[in-house]
Formats: sequence, structure tokens, C-alpha cells
Amino acid sequence: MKKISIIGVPMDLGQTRRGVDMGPSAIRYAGVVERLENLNYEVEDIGDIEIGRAERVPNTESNLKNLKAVAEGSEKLAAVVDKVIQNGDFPLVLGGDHSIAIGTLAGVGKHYKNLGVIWYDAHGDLNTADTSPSGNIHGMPLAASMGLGHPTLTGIAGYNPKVKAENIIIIGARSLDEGEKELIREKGIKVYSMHEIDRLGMTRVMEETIAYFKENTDGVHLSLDLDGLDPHDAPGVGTPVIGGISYRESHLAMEMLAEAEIITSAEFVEVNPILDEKNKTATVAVALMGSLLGEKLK
Ligand code: B3U
Ligand code: MN
Ligand code: MN
Repeated sequence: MKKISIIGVPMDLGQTRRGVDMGPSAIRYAGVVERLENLNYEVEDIGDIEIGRAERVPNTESNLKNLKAVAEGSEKLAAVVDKVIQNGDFPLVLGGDHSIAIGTLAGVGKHYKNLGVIWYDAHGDLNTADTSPSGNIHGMPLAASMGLGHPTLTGIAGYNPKVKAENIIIIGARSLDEGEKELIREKGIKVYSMHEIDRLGMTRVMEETIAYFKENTDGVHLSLDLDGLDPHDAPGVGTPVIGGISYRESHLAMEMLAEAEIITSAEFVEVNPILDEKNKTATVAVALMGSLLGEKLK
């Protein structure tokens, strides 16, 4: 069985709410290492990536907040993820806000000709500098990984794109900006919004997702934003959106992925312990990691 390497990324510069930098600590406190060791994996916690400070003076060159510090953190994370995969281990990345996916995917992408990405999120994270309503980079990582947006973000790790539009599946979307909707239409990105999840059920959504990836990709990265879940089940996130995926549907999704044995790397992001209720969201994240990595009820 593969060794799991845990990488913490205390990043809060991709958005403006404080506290999400403590996500990795909260997830560790919720027992991630023990949980995975109980599944008979060898688990190594390789510690946290060092993240710079928020920029006090907004940069004049673009509207992107903390661009330089986010890019620097992304480069460091990409290098560590790359090394973990080179060693033959499974990278499990703990966020931090979702801007970290730029670095994770930059490290993962060079190892696969046809990388699949599951983007489990209330949002599309498909903004660019031109379409972003906020300037927050955590709303841009999926576009950046496709090669769209500011060159500092698309050029991380020196290659581009990290994933092709046809290999992306978004699950749980219910808050998309106009520019993101246009991009989804233009690129034909597959989206199972809450409408499809309600209509088809999570079982069919995952069956279709798994079948597509088995046919078309040689590795699949799961990027799970805890705000994909309903705020009732995952309250500790910076941008909660009502009407989300339930705890139960999420476990089912993770269990189906485990059974299909298609996931080759994963990240869990946007856990903000300051906004949480008794570490509930970190605890949910760890439970989902358990299911994703093979925990069974019987
Ligand atoms: N789409 C908005 C809001 C947002 C994106 N991701 C999160 N919030 N978590 C934006 O700012 O790009
Ligand atoms: Mn996100
Ligand atoms: Mn989100």
C-alpha cells in the first residue's frame, strides 16, 4: 500500500477572512494521521509550507490581492508535491484557502498526460483577473490551472496548462459568477450543480464521473473545498452557500471514489477554525479523508 504524505499549507492570502491559515492545524487536531494509520497506511506528516505575509500596499500592476506571496507559496508547494509523487507516495494536501490548488496542481500535473480533476465546491473558482468580482485568488485556481488568467499564476512550475478543460468535473456548484458561466459554456466544462445532484442523485453523478475518468485520464486529483458541503454540515468556511451537498452524500461520493481506485492525489481546503463550531468542519474533513482512502462501515 502507498505511503501517504501529508502537506500543510497555512495559506490565507487568497481571500480576506482571517483564520483559514489555521486549517492544517485544525485538521491535524481532528486526528488525520491516526485516522489514516488505522487504515494500515504508512503516514508521514511532512509539515507546513512556509507562506509569506499579506501585502500591506495593494500592487498597482493588477487587481489580484497578494499576488506575489500567493505565487511564491504556490511554487514551494508545487515542488514538494512533485517530490512526493516522484517518491511514489500519495500527496494529501491540507489548506489553507483554495488558491493553494494552483501549487498542488502544478506539482501533480507534470506526472500525468491526461490528469483528471474533480472540483468539489459551491463555487467554480474559474475567475481570471478580468472577470473576478473580488480580486481574491481563491476564486481563480481552476482557471489558472487551465492556463487562463494572470501569467504569474498560470506559469507556476514553468509549464501550462496543468489540466485540460475536458478533464475537469465540477461537483456541487451553486454560486457561479457571470464570467465563470461564460467560460463553462465556452470550454464545455462538465458541471454537476446542485440541480443535477438533486435530479440524478449522488450515486449517478459519481458513476458518470468515475466512468468518464476511467476512460479518459491516467490520474485523478480531488480538490475538495469544504464549502461544497452544506453549511449545516460544514459551518467553518469563509464563504458558505446554503443548499449544499450533505454529509451523507459526501461520504457516499468519497466511498465510491475509493472503490473505483482512481484518485491519485487529494486536497481538502477552506477549513477556517475561527468560523467553525467546535472543530466540526475539520472533523468532517478528516472523516471524508477516511472514506476516500478506504474506510468501510463493515
Ligand atoms: N466567485 C467569487 C466568490 C468565491 C469564489 N470562491 C470562493 N468565493 N470561496 C470570487 O470572489 O471569485
Ligand atoms: Mn473553492
Ligand atoms: Mn468554494
